[in-house]
Amino acid sequence: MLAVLAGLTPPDVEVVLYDDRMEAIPYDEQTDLVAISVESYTARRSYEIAEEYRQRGVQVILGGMHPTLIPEEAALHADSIFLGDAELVWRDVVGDARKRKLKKVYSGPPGVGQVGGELPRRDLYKGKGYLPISLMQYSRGCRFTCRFCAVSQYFERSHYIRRIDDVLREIEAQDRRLLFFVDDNIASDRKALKELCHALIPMKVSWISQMSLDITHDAELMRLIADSGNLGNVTGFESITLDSLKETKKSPNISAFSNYEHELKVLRDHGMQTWAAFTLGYDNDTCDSIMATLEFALENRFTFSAFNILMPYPGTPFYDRLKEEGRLLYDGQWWLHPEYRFNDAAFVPAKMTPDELTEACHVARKRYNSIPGLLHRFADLKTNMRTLQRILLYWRYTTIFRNEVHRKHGMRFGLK
Ligand code: B12
Ligand code: SF4
Repeated sequence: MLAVLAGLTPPDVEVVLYDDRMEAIPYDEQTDLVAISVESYTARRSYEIAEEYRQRGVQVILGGMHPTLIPEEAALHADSIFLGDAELVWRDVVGDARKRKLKKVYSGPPGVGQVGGELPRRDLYKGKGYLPISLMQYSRGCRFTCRFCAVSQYFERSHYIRRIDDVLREIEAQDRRLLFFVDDNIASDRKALKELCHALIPMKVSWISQMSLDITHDAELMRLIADSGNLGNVTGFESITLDSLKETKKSPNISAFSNYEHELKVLRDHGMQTWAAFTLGYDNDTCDSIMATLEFALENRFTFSAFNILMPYPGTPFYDRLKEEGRLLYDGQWWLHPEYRFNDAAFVPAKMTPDELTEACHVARKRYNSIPGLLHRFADLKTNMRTLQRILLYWRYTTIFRNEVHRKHGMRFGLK
């Protein structure tokens, strides 16, 4: 994201990027404006960083998903906040910052992705130790309305598509052949996805993205996706129980639900390395149902799986419901609470305690990523062992995710 912002910045402005996860921030280095992208998970730490700069008299602007969904909170920690997407308004911000006259609030329409065709400044990522994969974006938002999803709120249930020529130009301008389209749901508009796949075929790239499961019901498009170099996708299964899918309004999984039999067969037949994302803690969930989810994931040898606890993200219908029912923990602000730790349940589940939910998900992650789990999942000739490229992808990323299970669990959100 920050490379996009840098690409939009007038060329006479010097831009440097510091990634708090990878390096120490040199707070005393001279600078005129600090721009921080804030998600709920990073809000607490972002506010600490903002405070450091503001104490030194540096102007700070906060933007991104979290400030857009709860601007009143973010406004307490910055000189200015930015709501929505930056493309159409960022130059005004830079102009005002030059005069030290930032407005309190800027707002840009969500979804207007890189309209001017400016390329992201990928050079800023060099030497930061990031994985060798190029992040791209073709579309933003999603037409579905899953109750826990912040994206659905941010983009107001709409899906926006970037001009295909700009996307192709961006692919050509970078040197990697492995691309990650960070689209929220690249399958939200099938016609647009078809256009992209046709354009990608002659480029001979390999790509992954995020796609909703309903795509498996479009045989022609599935073939095209595979032919265009797709290796696999992050896909929200969320739950193996129809009641829970209904509870969260996961419509792409609900229509024609038959325990995912059709969907799984289609994914495997196309050799896709699926990253199955589960959200756990629905009203019907118990420790047993979470273990059944783990078994389902192992049985289907998903390349990766995420056993995420359902998180009440501010601004979502899921958050509002829990608030109304008095089930939110951590004063309803887990992202700010000094006691909250990464991967802890932040609400009271219906059929277990919060600690049981936290623990069951942690156990699922550990077992899935244990050595026997890794070897079992690997042994699939149709997906993970299909080609040398897929074998390498499996082992490279699976070891990273395995380490993360232990490294991230219980992590705190700020230093103070
Ligand atoms: C790619 C991605 C990832 C990648 C990150 C890769 C990378 N190194 O960047 C990976 C897979 C690693 C990842 C991980 C996680 N992610 Co993630 N991710 C995304 C995704 C799909 C796209 C983000 C993106 O790059 N968009 C493209 C850029 C160009 O757009 P943008 O960030 O929206 O920025 C635009 C505007 O918001 C604005 N803007 C943004 N920041 C700022 C700042 C300023 C100053 C200004 C002026 C403007 C501005 O301008 C930009 C250009 O228009 C988003 C969904 C989304 N739409 O945001 C989820 C999303 C951000 N992730 C989310 C989550 C929960 C996670 C995880 C916590 C999941 C987990 N349980 O482990 C982890 C950990 C995140 C962490 N911070 O540690 C949630 C966050 C919800 C929330 N309320 O904060 C999101 C929104 C997904 C969702 N459906 O809810 N993620
Ligand atoms: S399908 Fe995915 S991106 Fe779309 S609303 Fe549901 S969770 Fe969000």
